[in-house]
Amino acid sequence: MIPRFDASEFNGITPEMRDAFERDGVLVLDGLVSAEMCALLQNRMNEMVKGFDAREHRSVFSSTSEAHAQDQYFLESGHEIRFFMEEEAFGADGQLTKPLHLALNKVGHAMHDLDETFSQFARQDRFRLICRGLGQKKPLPLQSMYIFKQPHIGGEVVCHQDATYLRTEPESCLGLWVAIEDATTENGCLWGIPGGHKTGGIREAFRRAQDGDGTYTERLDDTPFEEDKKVPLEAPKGTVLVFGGKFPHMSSANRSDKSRHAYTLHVIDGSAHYPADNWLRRPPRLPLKAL
Ligand SMILES: O=C(O)CCC(=O)C(=O)O
Repeated sequence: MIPRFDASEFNGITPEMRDAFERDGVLVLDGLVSAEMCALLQNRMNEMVKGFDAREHRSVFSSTSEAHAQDQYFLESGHEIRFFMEEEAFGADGQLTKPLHLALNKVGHAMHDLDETFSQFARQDRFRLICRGLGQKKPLPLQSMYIFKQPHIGGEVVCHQDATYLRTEPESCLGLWVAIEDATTENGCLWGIPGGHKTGGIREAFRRAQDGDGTYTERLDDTPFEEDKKVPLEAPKGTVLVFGGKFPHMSSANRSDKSRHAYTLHVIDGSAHYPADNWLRRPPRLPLKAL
């Protein structure tokens, strides 16, 4: 059983929280974010979606096909706010079968630096306390995503480790995954493998090609993920799940009629080396800013 901590009065990582994180690879902090804040983020995202012209960009995000990874729109998204569609949102004629707000898979990856509401949320003291309390010397938010997990068509996210996509030497990535709506086994909550961060190494490295124009995935370790040991990480609205970069996690497709909105912030340690072949490259005009 993964322990849950009441974090409504959170003011720092306790020894019990740290022990749980080190043992399981994930920390469950209930009530860390207020319902009002979840509503504020959801409203702000609604406004951003209304301002997006879906006729201009048709980038699909899928963790199973990864066609997006060769696409300029995706490659530049580390320093922009970009909109990615659900694979199943299109009909045979290539047209959207749903209104845009029910067709998006996610928005990413620099809202925490480019949008006032998301920036204020991401740069809160509690997140800094979490990152420092779990060992980061200089927490540096690298990417953030608003994930919709739409009713009926919300796509599966296959088992992965965040350190595949956000690589530092030594490994230092922390994922802060915030439930903006209740996440249950019915609407595609996250699942994770407790202790899976200690079994095998980082399985794959997702790298930017040398010419900068594409990406490729390199296999590093063939140890299979022990998916038979996965457990659901159900998260009521306001819960924050904190993952280490090696923690194997996934989510299944959402076939229910309820959405499952989440906001996720990935933070690296600025004292670690950030290799130049990471997919996410910031131009000098938008350097990463400490938390
Ligand atoms: O929200 C999901 O379904 C997947 C999110 C995820 O894997 C991540 O934030 O690393």
